[in-house]
Amino acid sequence: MFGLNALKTLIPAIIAIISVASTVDAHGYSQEVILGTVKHTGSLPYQDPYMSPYPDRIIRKIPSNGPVEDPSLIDVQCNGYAAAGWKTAPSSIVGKIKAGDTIKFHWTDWADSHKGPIITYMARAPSDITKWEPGTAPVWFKIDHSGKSADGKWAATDKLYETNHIYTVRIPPKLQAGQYLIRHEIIALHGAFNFPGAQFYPGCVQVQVEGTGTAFPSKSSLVSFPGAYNASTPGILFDIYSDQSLAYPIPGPPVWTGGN
Ligand SMILES: *[C@@H]1O[C@H](CO)[C@@H](O)[C@H](O)[C@H]1NC(C)=O
Ligand SMILES: [Cu+2]
Repeated sequence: MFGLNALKTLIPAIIAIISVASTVDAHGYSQEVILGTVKHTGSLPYQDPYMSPYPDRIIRKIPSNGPVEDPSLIDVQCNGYAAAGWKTAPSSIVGKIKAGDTIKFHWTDWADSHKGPIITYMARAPSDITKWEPGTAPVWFKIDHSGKSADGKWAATDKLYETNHIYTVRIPPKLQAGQYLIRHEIIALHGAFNFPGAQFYPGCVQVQVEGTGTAFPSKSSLVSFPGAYNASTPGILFDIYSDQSLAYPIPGPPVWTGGN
């Protein structure tokens, strides 16, 4: 049988297998988005495809509650399942929000095994957002992120439970007006002790930001999806089981503060 050391090295894998097996139905997505005080239904992968016509949402459509597991695929941008030929697409409606107002993402139930960060990016559409797909162009900047607090609480589980699955982000108050995609994601780390192993749960909201601000990040600081995350990005390969006191480096660029 196994020696004790061999068994020890297997523990993370065993825990991950158990977590995956017990939470098959407990992945998730943003089921609702609240712009200021206005509620918008999210992309509902288990209802929308059965409606005729397919409903317009301000969130681009997603294939399921499952994760994107390869950050080099276009799927990591706004969700999708390219391996099965399923692509997301621009939607025909756009939400309105004032710079400085909050956007709230209301997640479905989220498994405690799926610990990880919650991260939000924006990208300014150069033309009509209802037709725009960024591809691999570097257009994204980070407006918010939350990982593991000093007392060991994870954003995607402990913190999200405290707010009834609602995560709140503020649109930078001085951000210049225009049409933007807001890319909001949870990264689940239960399998992230290997690469690939981290699971990405992204979604993209189409908004018109209103305001009189003029701030915008420098061109050289913008990142791409796919592109921003790979095996050597801190926080993508990370063992959440080995040392609970270890600080967690949130992946991606620093939060852009110039619009505050
Ligand atoms: C991996 O991502 C990092 C940013 O996290 C980037 O600096 C690096 O160039 C990327 N490596 C490859 C091989 O793309
Ligand atoms: Cu899951």
